[in-house]
Amino acid sequence: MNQKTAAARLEEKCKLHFGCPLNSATNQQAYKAACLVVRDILIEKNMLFQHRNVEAEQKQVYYMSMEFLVGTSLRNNLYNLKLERPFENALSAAGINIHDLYEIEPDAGLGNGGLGRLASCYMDAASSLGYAMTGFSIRYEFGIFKQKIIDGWQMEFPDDWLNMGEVWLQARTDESVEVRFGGHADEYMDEDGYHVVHRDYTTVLAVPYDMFISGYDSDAVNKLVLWSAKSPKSIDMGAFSRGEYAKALEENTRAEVISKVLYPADDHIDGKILRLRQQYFFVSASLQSIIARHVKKYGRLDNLADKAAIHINDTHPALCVPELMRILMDEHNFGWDDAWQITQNTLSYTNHTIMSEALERWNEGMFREQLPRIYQITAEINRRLVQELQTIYPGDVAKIEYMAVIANHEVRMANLCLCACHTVNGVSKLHSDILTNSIFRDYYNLDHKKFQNVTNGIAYRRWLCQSNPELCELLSSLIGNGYLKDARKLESLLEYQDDPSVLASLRDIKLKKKIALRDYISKANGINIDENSIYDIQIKRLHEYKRQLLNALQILHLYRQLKENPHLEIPPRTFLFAAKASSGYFMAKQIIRLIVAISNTINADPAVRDRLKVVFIEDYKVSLAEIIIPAADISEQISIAGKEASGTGNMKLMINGAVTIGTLDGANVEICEAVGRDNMFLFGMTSDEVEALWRQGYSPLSFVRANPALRAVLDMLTSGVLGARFDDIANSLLTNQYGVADAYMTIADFEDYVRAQNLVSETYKDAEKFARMSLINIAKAGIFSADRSVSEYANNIWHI
Ligand code: 26W
Repeated sequence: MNQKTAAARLEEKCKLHFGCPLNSATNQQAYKAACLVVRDILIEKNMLFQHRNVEAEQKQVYYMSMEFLVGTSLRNNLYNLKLERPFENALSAAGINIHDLYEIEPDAGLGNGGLGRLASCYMDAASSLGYAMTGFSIRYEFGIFKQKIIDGWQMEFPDDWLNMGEVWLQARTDESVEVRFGGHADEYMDEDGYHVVHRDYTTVLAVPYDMFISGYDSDAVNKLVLWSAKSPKSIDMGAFSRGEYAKALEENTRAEVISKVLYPADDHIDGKILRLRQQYFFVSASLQSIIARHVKKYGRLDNLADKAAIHINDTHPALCVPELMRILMDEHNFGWDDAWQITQNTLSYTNHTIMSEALERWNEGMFREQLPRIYQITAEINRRLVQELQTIYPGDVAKIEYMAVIANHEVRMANLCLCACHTVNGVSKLHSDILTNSIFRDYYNLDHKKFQNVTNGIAYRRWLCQSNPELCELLSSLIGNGYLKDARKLESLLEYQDDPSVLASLRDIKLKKKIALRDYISKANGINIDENSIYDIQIKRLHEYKRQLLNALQILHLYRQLKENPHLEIPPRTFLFAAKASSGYFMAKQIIRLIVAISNTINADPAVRDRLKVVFIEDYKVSLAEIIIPAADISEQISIAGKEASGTGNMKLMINGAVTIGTLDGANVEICEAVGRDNMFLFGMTSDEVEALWRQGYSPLSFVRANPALRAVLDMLTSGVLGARFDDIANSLLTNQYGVADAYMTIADFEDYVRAQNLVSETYKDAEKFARMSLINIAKAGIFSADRSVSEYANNIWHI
């Protein structure tokens, strides 16, 4: 397609959909027309790709995830299809600026954070590499909430993304499937053997919507299938006639609420019925469609595992286990043992968190009531598991209970995945080690071959090439274009680490991106920041273990130092935060309030003007990350060691030339291996040291007593000097009121963090040295490509 054909297609869409020529279309109309033209191309490519795969009896991967944080699609698809220029020119000829259209597109924010974005990065990589992968999730009517900070407090507003985002979806109403909830599962025997009938259930219709996922310079276009819930009954006319309007719509509402909104929590399970219903809804619909497709093609199911790999992204889709068993046994007459074999050989599971409060567990009674047949199967899985464990560990009641799927009136989804999946993996070397040494140790001892590591990776063509074209232009001029398909080729950049003109160009580009972010912040926050200051950036979900609080305390310390010693020679610094807190997470919201208060106090203080600024940027999301990341000098990755499974923001920042200040946690360990200790700012306890300090008995107060500067900072939390008091935060650090004081050891790591921050300031004074560190980070980021991760999954787990 060239500019001329692009123009003709745009013109045609505009006429057919809006009854006007392109040059008199509104930007909204032009945006929709552009999306529809691109979607047509993707549909066509997808049909060809699917056809080829079917002919070749290609094994398919099905990636099951409650979350896909897609972000925006127009620019991504044009980039992948190499159609940016033709579209830009065709639109421009009609008086339309393509960048204005990009701004109209809302993020498809169908996820909370790392796990959801990872799923999207993997879809992108699979398409780029030509793997046949279908994603399955829910078409949430409202994605992750929009965040506004009002009087320092996070407020949540609905994210009505479909209004402008629905153009990407293609409804396949004809292929709707039924999902059954509630009722009773009755078992009986007759001459043919054992049977089950599910009676008195309520049906919800699952309507599939396809979103097409392109790959870079690739023939492959895959699909993300998003299920929408619909009531099979329209309206209760009887109730309506009696004037009972709410009642007339009751069943409708109950069904359709399932796909209404994404759960905005990634910190704890709250065991809500609706979330369980969401999970079963999308798992059952997806498996029914996978199985129907397989049977249609092969006419049998005993070969399912040879032709399909079904991947469970964290435990949220763990109901795949009993649901696949149900379909095989109840609908296709397999016996238990054969069904179990097929199930095990087909399913694999990735764990993304070791936070025990985020490991999903369901109340047994509720589970049974909502999903009676699924409960029966799960209970039978548990019965057989416990029986087997009793022969292996006779009398070891504690171990068997720990490993059981159902215990203490709870159904535990991680154990369900551990016993049923052929492969289980963590998402960084350290995380995978922690899984096998601690929380999943017993399962590891039972069958260590099951466990693997696949270190996370990112869709770097989005995070580097699309969001930082200026940097890519420089890279291409130096090392050619090979890195666009093979990220490891970035390593050739190392040749230029001592080339002053290259280092100067890198600094120029960084400055340009810093100016762009400065302008965004000035518009969005009304705060003016200095592009010549160090941009020190912490962007991620707000969680105590990620320790935004440690950063905040360190800023207060720096502020005090600058006030006490106005001649202190440090480069000016701008600390930037962006983070959403789970709506019910009180302490996380308090930490946001603290950061905002620090920002207000410091930015208004003439004593530190031009030397120190703090900004909390509202409404963190994929498209905002794309603006922030290229502008970062320093990447804050400061979680307590052992708790961040991997982190992926660390990789996005690194590949854009930011230098990491961080602990040896998650993938930071591998970043450190790649760049060397000299090219990042390491600090803090290792995960072993954290463990040791816990065992020994951790007392934050003893650290505070030994550090008067820290004492002074903590006093600022409660004295009111920040314009408000933060007693809850101070208490969480210092008193034992909830069982532990300072559960994330912020106090213990404070001193070493301050040391590392001082080193950042010192190092930055040598502009060339800092630019060299930045270059080395870019050059060594190639292993963190999602292409590498997805190839590992494909070779070692999915066997495609
Ligand atoms: C309460 C339900 C719940 C529990 C956990 C919702 C979501 C979660 C996720 C597992 C949280 C998450 O996003 N984990 C992140 O996954 C990334 C991709 O592997 C990792 O890079 C992050 O370290 C990890 O926190």
